[in-house]
Amino acid sequence: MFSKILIANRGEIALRVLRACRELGIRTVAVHSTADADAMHVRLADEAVCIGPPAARDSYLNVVAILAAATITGAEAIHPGYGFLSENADFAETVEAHGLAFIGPTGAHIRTMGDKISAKTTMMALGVPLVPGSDGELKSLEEAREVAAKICYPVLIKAAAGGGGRGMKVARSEDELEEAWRLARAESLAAFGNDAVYMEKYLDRPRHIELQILADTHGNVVHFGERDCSLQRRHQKLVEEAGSPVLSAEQRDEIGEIATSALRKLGYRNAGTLEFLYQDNQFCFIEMNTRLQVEHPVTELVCGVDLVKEQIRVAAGEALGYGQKDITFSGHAIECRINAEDPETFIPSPGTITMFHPPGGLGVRIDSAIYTGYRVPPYYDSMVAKLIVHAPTREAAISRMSRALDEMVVEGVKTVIPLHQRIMRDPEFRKGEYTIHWLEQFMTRTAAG
Ligand code: MV4
Repeated sequence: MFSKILIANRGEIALRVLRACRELGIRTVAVHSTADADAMHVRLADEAVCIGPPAARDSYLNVVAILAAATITGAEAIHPGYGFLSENADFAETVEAHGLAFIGPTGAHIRTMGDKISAKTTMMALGVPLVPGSDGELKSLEEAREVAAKICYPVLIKAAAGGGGRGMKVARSEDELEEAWRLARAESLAAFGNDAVYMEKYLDRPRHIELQILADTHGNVVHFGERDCSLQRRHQKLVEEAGSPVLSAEQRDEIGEIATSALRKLGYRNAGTLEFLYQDNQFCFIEMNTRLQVEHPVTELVCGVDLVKEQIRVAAGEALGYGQKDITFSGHAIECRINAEDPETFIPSPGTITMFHPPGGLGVRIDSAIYTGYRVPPYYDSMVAKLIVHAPTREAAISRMSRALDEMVVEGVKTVIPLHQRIMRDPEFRKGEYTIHWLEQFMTRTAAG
C-alpha cells in the first residue's frame, strides 16, 4: 500500500479523497492555488503545496507544478479526483513515467474512451449495445446522407472529441442535414481543434442511466449498479439517484454482465462509468467516463462500499477480494448538487458564506468543503456541497431529502436549494416519470411569476 498520496484537486472531492486516505493510514499532500490557501483540503492535509495562481490552467492543470509537488514531498501516487487532469491521458502517462502511480486507468484506456468514436467502436466489438448510427467517422456529407437515409430521421451529428453537448446538432429531415453537418464540424473544430464527427439516430425522450464499474489489475471486474442522472439542465446534472426508478434487478444484472465482461476483455483497471441512453426498455451505450464521478456517493450508500478506498487499493495492486455475488443493493439514495447559483437563472453567485449549517440525522450525508466564513472563489465551478440521503425506499428517500433541504442553511450566497425543494415536492418527480428533458420543462412550468 502507498504511504503518501498527492491529491491533484480542490473542494469537496479533495476532502473526499483525503478522508479515504486517512482511514487507510495514508499520508496526504494537498495542492492548491493562491485562491485556495484557506481551503478545507489544505487545512486538513498532512502537507500542502501552493502550485500557482487562481486560474486553473496555471494551478490545478499545471502538470509541471503538480509533479514537482509530488517529487519534493515524496508522494508515491496521485489521485486526480474528477474534472481538471482526471481524464488527461498524457498526464496519467507522465505521472507513471515519473515512477508514481496514477490512481485511475492507463493512459491508453483514457485516450481510447476520450475519443467518442473509438469508445463506441471498442464497445461495439466487445458486445455492448449502441445507438444505431454511422460505422465510425463520417467522411463526407454524402456519407452522412446515406447513413441518415438508412437509420431514418431525426439524426444527430456528434463531435468525436465532444462532451457536454458541444458540437452536437440534430437534423430532423434531409433539408436540415447539410446545416447540421457544417455547424457540428465548425463547432467541434473551434472547441476541440478536431472536426471529426459521427452520426446517431436521435432518441427523443431518453433517460441517462450510467453503470459504475470497478476493476483490479488481476482481471477481476465488478459493477456497483446504476445511477439515473436524467435530471440535468444544459448538461449540468442536478439530481442523481441509485437505483434508477425504472430499472428492475433483472435489467441491472443483464446490463451489468454485458459491461463487466466487456471491460474484462479490454483489460480495464480502476473505476469507470459506462453512460447509456435508456429508452423503450433498451440500453444504448454513448460514452465512457474513465474517472470517479461527482455522483459516486449514491452508489456508495446503496452498496455500502467506499469507492475511493477501492480505487486506491486496486491502484496499489491489491485484488478486489470479492465478486459480483458479494455486491448487494439496499434501499434508495438521492444526491442533490448544491451550487452557489441563482435557482432560476443558474448564474453563479460567488462570495462569502456568512452562515453554514449542515443538515444531519439518520441517512443524511454531506460532502462539502465549505464552512461559515468561507469565500466561494469565482474561478472554479459553483458546486459548494452535495447533499446525499439514503432510505429503505425511494419514497422515504424523497421525504428525507425534503427534510434535510429544509434543515440546511447556506447564507451569504444564492444557492439552488429552493429549486431542489420544489423538485422533491413535484408529483411527476415523485412518480419517477422523467427523461433528460424533464427539468427544463419543469422550470418553465413552475417559473416564478
Ligand atoms: C444523444 C441524445 C439523443 N440521441 N444521443 C448529450 C451530451 C452527450 N453526453 C450525449 N448527449 C445526448 N446524446 C442520441 N443518439 C441526447 C443527448 C442529450 C443528453 C444526454 C444525456 C444527458 C443529458 C442530455 C441532454 C441533452 C441531450
